[in-house]
Amino acid sequence: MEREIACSNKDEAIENFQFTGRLVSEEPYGNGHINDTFLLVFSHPDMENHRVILQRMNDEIFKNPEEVMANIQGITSYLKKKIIENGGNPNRETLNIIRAKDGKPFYKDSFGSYWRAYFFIENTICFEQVDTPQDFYESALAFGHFQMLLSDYPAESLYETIVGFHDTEARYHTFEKAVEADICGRAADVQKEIQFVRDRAEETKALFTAHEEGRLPLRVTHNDTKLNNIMFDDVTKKAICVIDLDTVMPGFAVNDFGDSIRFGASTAVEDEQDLSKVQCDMELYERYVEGFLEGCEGKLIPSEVALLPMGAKIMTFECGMRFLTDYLEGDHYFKIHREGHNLDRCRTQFKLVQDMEEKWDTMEKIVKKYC
Ligand code: ADP
Ligand code: GN1
Ligand code: MG
Repeated sequence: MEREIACSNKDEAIENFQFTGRLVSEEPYGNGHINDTFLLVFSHPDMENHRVILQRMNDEIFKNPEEVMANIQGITSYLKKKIIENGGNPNRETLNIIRAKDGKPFYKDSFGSYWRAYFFIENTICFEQVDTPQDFYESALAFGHFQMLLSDYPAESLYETIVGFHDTEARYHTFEKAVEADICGRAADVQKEIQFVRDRAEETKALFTAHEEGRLPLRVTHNDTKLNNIMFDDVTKKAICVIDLDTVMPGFAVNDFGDSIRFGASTAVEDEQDLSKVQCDMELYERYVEGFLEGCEGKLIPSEVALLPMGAKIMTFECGMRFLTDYLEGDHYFKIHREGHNLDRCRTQFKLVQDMEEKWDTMEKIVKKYC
């Protein structure tokens, strides 16, 4: 089920980065849904074996990989300066790009595929599911802090790497087109899920309306704040580095909050097939509210804080709708590893949305407690 990567040349890419030493192993790595990630190990007579992350960028999704890398270069250099000013370790607390031999932050192979490389962040772990509430709190602090570090970043210098990435209403229209086209003949079997989306069509406008009314400012945000986009120190268990910077763009803070909740506050993994296991855990939610607001250091405005529950619900709904759209369109966007994988993912998200609707008062009360 893995998307073919035949139209690219990994060996050519490896040859063309400024790597040191002899390549001793390479293997596919991680659980990202978008890029093709590899772990490479190099040996060198004068140093210990060292590891790097090599990624083939997904240029069907990121139409302009050079702009993505220009953003990442700008952001990581800026973060490095801030981390040093704050007495941190810039080698561990931000991604560090390894340049290609021609000095560029990417390599374009002879098939036209784009590759990039980062130093592997050693002595870290990455979670697919929350282990303890404390870990989740740590991730909240880090994502909040990440946003605050970038609060003075020149937003106008950032390219919009995916147009309308979290424009939920536009995504709803795309969804309706997919239902109408029904190119795989799958719509008849997912009527319940289609209706679930349609019943909430009006809500897809909620955040943009709040923005137009001045209640929700645009900020530089990460836009893909799931738990496996953050690295934890394996000894201290502190969340030390925010990764996967492809979608750092102007956006809404409540979406960064919300995406973390939909993934990390769930009692099950994103593709769980037994929906009885899927709920939005209010203890985890509360820890995240606490950590995120603390990490944001009081910079969010009150009307924005009040929209945190809505961010959680909309991001979960949007993500479920995106999985369903991809299922209807033949699974061309998110990597799948089994038949119906995107439908399973969609169902967990909708189960979470429903659960949030039932727990709405509690979700709002928790937010008020930390204002
Ligand atoms: P995707 O966009 O496909 O999600 P990511 O950039 O998030 O790709 O990378 C996929 C996974 O690879 C991450 O979840 C993480 O486990 C691992 N990873 C990525 N970059 C690094 C790095 N610099 N050091 C250690 N692990 C990394
Ligand atoms: C993708 O890249 P990754 O796997 O961290 C997706 C997110 C979705 C997420 C769902 C660029 O994130 O928007 O919320 O899958 N990233 C992109 O798990 O579309
Ligand atoms: Mg990722």
